[in-house]
Amino acid sequence: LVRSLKAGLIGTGIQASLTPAMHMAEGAAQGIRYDYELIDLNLLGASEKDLPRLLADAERRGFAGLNITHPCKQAVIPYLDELASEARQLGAVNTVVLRSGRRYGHNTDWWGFAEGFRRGLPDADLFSAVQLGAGGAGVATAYAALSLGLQRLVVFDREAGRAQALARMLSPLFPRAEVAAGNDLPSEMRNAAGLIHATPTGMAKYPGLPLDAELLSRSLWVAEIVYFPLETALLREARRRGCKTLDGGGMAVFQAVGAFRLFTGLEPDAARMLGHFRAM
Ligand code: SKM
Repeated sequence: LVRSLKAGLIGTGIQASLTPAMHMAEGAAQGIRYDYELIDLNLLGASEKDLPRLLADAERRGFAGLNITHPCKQAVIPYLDELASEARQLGAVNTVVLRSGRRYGHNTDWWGFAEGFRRGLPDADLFSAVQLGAGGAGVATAYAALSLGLQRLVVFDREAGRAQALARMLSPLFPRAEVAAGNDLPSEMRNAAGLIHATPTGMAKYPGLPLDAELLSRSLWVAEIVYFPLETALLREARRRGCKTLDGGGMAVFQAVGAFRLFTGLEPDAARMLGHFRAM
């Protein structure tokens, strides 16, 4: 008996996404006929306002679930029936399970970063870290780092208000940690054990380094979220200076590992999914 399953990704700028291939390859390896399609708002001439129709279409077509990416992770929430507690706390959903006419919102982004971090930087000192970027991805990485036990997180963003908002949102969720918006990056970098990079700098469209290379001291661990390219200028520079590093592949793969589990009810083979991702 070959099970068959449909899922998809709703968002903009998703044509180069590796998520469909990761899900379908893992499905095939588990003997499922798995069809994962891109529901690209740009190509459809659609926007967040079309979410009710897109969700209903997916249900009518028997989809097991949907991944949700930019710019819909917050906008989708009003159309869901239930939210997992982490998705509620983060105020962002990247995975919607469709079952028996009900819609369940989850967030596998933060777990994806946490799982990649646990595996890739197992001995990282979690005394303190600086995070660059307080956008959608930054909310997930900060939540993940604090969930892993980070004691002090100082967040920077080009829009200072976003860093402050993130600190205000996370402080009450992690009362034993200190979460703050920073204003003196050189001084915070001198006191930090690690750096989490959660801005788009380093992608082909936004080349370069997100901070002055001189701020990368060799004792620092550096965790990157950009995965295209996998080796960003930041990681190259950090490695050259002797830092321990984590590339963005872990978060990209483990968000899919989490979503695969939710959509199929099957346990994905994370090592196989990682291997497939690295081979693409
Ligand atoms: O949260 C993920 C989403 O599930 C898939 C994705 C992608 O394939 O571009 C990006 C992230 O937002």
